[in-house]
This record gives sequence, C-alpha cells and structure tokens, in this order.
Amino acid sequence: MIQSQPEIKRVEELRQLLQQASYAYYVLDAPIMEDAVYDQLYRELQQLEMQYPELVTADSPTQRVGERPATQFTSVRHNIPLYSLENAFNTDELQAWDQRWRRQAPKIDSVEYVTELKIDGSAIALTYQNGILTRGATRGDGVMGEDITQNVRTIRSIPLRLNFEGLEILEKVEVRGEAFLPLDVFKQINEERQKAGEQLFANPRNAAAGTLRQLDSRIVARRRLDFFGYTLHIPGRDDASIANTQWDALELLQRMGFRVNPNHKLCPSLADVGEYYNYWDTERLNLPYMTDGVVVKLNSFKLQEQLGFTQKFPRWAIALKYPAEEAPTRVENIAVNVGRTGALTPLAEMRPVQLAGTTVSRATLHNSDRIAQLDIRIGDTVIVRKAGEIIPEVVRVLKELRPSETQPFVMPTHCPVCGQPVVRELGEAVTRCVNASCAAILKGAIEHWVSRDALDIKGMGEKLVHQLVDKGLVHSVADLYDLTEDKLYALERMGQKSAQKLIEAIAQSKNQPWSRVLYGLGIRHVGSVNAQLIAEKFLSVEKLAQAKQSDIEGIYGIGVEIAESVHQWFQINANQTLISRLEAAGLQLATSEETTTIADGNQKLAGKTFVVTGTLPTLKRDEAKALIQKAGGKVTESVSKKTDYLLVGEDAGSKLAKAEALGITQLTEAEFLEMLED
Ligand code: 1X8
Repeated sequence: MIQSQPEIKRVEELRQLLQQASYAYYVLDAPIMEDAVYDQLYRELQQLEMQYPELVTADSPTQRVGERPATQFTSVRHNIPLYSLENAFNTDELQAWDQRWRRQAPKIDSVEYVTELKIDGSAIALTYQNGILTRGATRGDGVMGEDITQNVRTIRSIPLRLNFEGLEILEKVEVRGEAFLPLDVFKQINEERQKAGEQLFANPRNAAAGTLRQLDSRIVARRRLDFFGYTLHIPGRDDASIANTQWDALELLQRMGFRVNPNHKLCPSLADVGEYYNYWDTERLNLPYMTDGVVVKLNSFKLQEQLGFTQKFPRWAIALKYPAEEAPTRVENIAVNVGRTGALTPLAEMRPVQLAGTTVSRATLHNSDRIAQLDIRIGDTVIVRKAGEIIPEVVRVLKELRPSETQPFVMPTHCPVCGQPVVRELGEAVTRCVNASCAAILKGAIEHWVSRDALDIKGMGEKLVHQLVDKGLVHSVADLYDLTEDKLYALERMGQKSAQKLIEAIAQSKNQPWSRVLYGLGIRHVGSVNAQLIAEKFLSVEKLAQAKQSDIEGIYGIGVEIAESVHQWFQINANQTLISRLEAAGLQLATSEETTTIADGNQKLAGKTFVVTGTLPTLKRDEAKALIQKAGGKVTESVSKKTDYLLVGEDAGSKLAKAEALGITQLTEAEFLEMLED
C-alpha cells in the first residue's frame, strides 16, 4: 500500500510528540504527557509503521524496544580512541598531576578546571550521522570495541536524533558518556536474580556492563539503563567554532538532547577542586546512582590539544577517586546467627579491613544458597565491599589464593542457640529454627517489640534484652509488663534511676496504637506499613483473629502471602494466649472510639464506582485511584451505566463523551476532594 501525504505527516507528527515526551521524561525528569496518552500515541505510530513499513526510520521511538538476539557482537574500531583516566587518590596526588602538566605546558598564568562526577558505569561511544544515531560501541580496549547499537537504542535518555535547533547540521558527531544502572534498578535486578537462583551482580558497574553486552536487546530494554554524556567530538571541526571549552561542550550536549550530569562545576583553582571533591564525598550517598570519584579536566580545548595523551591517558584530565569500597581480606570463621524469625544467617568473621573509612570485620552471607554460589570457605581470601549505606558484603572469592584442605561450608542441622533441629522448607532459601521458645528467637522478638516503629520502649537496648532473657526474667513480650523496678535493679550495671525510667517507658508503651502493637507482634511479612493497612481495616484484634484469609486478602495492598501469614498466626494457641496476656496488661488492641468514626467516615465513597480520565491538575491518576479506594469506592477503566462518577481532567477523550451520553455525574478534582472532606 502506498502511503498518502497526510499519513506521512501524521507519522512525523507522532514521532515528534513522542520524542518530546520521552525527552521530558527521561532527560529533564519533568513529564509533559500522561503515560496513557503516550501509550496511545505510540500505538498509533506503531500501527502506521506496520501499515507502511517504508516509513520506519532508525530514529523512530518504536525502534527502542529491542530486537531478536544477536549471535555475537561485531568488533568496531574507535576512530578516536577511548582513553581511560589516570587515578589520584588524594589531593596530594592531584597536585602532583597539576605540576606535571604545568611543566609540559607553555607558560600560563591562569587556568580553569571543570569538575564532574565520575559515574560508576560503563563507558560507551555514540556516533551520529546527520543527527541520527548510527552506532553505539563499548569501550573495549579503547581502540577496538563491540558494536552494541541495538542495545544502546533501548536507553531512553539517549537521543535517537540530535536536536540541532539553532546550530548548523553537523555531519558527524561523536559523543562519549557513561551508561549506568540507577541503584534502585540494580537492587531490583539482583532481587529478581536471587529469587531465580541466578548469580548476583557484584555492583552496578558490572550489572551495567553485563546488560550492555546482552545479546538479546529485549532484555536490555527491560533493565532501565540510563546515560550521562560527557564528551563531544565533532570530527573535522577542530577550528573550535562550535565549542572552545569542556564547559561549553557540556552545555552543547545538553542542547542536543543528552542527559548531562547537573553536578559539574567550573573551578578557578585546585583548592576549589578539593572543595568539590570533599563536598561530594558525603553528598554522593544521597545520589540515586553510584559515583566513585570526581573527574577533573582542564577546561580549555586549546590547552588540552597542546598537552595531548600519554600511551594510556590524557594528560589534561585525572580521576580523583574516593577511598576503595572493596578490599581483600581473609575469612577466619563462618558463624551462624539466629534472628527473630528463627532464620539462620551465616556470617563471615574476617580479618578487620578498612573500607570506605570504616573497619569491617563481619559480613552477612545471607543463606546457604548464597554461600554455595560463591563457594566461600573458612580460610578463603575474599573481596568485601561496602557501598553507601549498603551493609558489608562478600562479593567474590579469590579461589587462586585458597589454602589446601579447606572444606565447603555446611549449614548446621541443629539450631546453634537452642540445639533443636532446624527446618528448610521446599523452595525456600532460608533455614529456620522452629522452636518457639528458642532464646535467639525470643531475644529477636523482644528487640523487635521494643524497637522504634513498634512499641518504642526507650532505654531497652540489645544488651538488656539479652540479660532479661538469659536470666529467665522474660519468656515472652508479655512478661515485660510484669517487670518491676526491683527485678530490674537486681541486674548487672543497672542503677535505681534507670530501672525506674525503664518501668515508666514500659508503662508508656501501653498507649501505643493498635497498629504498632500489630507490627510489634512480628508476624512474618507484616511490616509497619502492612500493619497499618490491616489495623485500619480490622479495628480490633478480635475482628482480625476471626477474619478469614480471604477477608484479609481483600485489603488493598495486602497480598496472599501476607494474608496467609496473618491468618495462620492467629490459629496458633500460644499466640492466642499471648494476645490475652497483652490485653490483660492493658495494651491497645483496638482502635479507640473517636478514630473509629474517622475511619468509618473514610468509607464515604462506599458502593460508588468511579472512572478517572484526563490529566488532573494536581493528583496523579494513581493517587486519585488510591484516594477513591481508601474511601471505599471502586475504580473501573471504562464508563458504563454502572459508573456513578467520572473524575475528569484536561484533555479527556472518549470517556467524557460516553459519560455525557449516559448522563453520568462529572466531578472536577476540586469537587472530588471536597466530597472526600465533607
Ligand atoms: C570516565 C568517566 C568520565 C566522566 C564521568 N564518569 C566516568 N566514568 C566525566 O568526564 N564526567 S570521563 C572518563 C574517561 O575519560 N575514561
């Protein structure tokens, strides 16, 4: 079929719209279009392209989804080599670098440095011809890399077509930058891999590199890689008419449509560079991606050119790195901890090592699967890592350094604390002690009960809890409420004043709301948010204890696993006894009267069915839905005679027309919010 003029126009229009929306979302982080609208336009484009395949172009937004697996990547030569950077690990080394290049350079008085964050990802080189992305390549050895164009296309923050607005059309543009995985995506990927029993990625850099080299770009598309551009080359345009400095190049990259890391700075002196480095040393922990240092570059391209390259590095740039977060050390013992859920957690005890400024001597090994996967043995030399707020972890074993006569680790068959047999359920990674009166479980349960988000009993630390259990003063959380000043005072290192304060704090905890008590019970899968959801729906412990599993599952946000766990908990006699004792002690096991009315009042949309359409002025669609559901209402996708209200925003389409035809009451966001407040 031969396309007609209006169709060509529409295809172009759709591409432009989608490209703008995608740029706003992925590069500017400021969406201009609702997901649903984007999807609709996308499908329209897809359909037109299917109908007229000759209209498909390399820069069409539909070309980001990934293709059938390649059998291998082809090698490609970088026209301009991708150098790596020389490292400096402190400001002294930075100064040494500064003196070195100055000796080489013609006499200059003043110089500007540009500092940028060093992103811990995988460097890639992008080639654009007449503004269209034609090639993406890995760094490889710096001279030869691999052609990963299909994978690069799936990265949403990489423009498929450059924006040359206000510029001449540049025949060829080479952009270098870092492809990386945001930390939350990295975490999510590893969680999925753990569930699937696959080898975990050691860090976001490996995960990014591994993802870029995936042969199946459909998998890459699902992994949500991101990209920051930092180098711009325009071959044949060394006349500097486009950009004279790195600073201008970053600006230009941004104008062309790239995501440029906003945290770059023009520094007139090395002292300013040092300040920037120190600032980011702590501030980087708040970034959603990993950075392992700052890159310092001489701003002037002319000076860069004069200095040139050594065999390996540019002379005009250096990476000023933060202290290592990975280090080798030896495993001296593998201990096994028992937590409050009875889970046995193997723990590596290691020769102390300095990591990112702290001493590390213990790291969790998670479970026996993880140990088997890494094959960690006592005596092994391992790499431990501590990154940001992540707890220390063993990343890998240096098998070549393994002494002879080591034995694979075997999980104990009996609980190391109470000596009872342990259980590992089919399909579970965790081995558990199931003895309800195991001291380790009891200690964990009490520590959880007194913790801040639960009953928040101040002054009741780990040491005290252990003493109370070991001395036989406490066999259950209910026993806390039978403690007296005298009993506490008899403990080691306990003053009269502290004993008195503690008894007060314990008494205070009786005023904590039902939701916190529920959380404090430590029922598996019931975190503090779930506890609140459940407590809002079941206003007393009696109601919850009598609930069927399906009733609990009916709560928005509560899944089968949680509901089953709660239901089962209440079937156990010992737990029923615990509840009776807590009730007798005076804890809040129901939501009090006045809050009840609010909660009931919250159900004011009960029995009403809503459809939400268009862009609301302040609420996101999901937020509006959550509000409706929280108030007892129902939300459906399409308008029918059963619809009670249409919540309508800007640019509403066919749903509005249908609602008008059926005479369904329409609400603006303001009217809707008023309705909730009444
Ligand atoms: C590597 C990196 C550079 C930058 C950021 N992150 C990196 N990993 C940057 O310049 N902003 S430059 C670079 C290199 O030249 N090898």
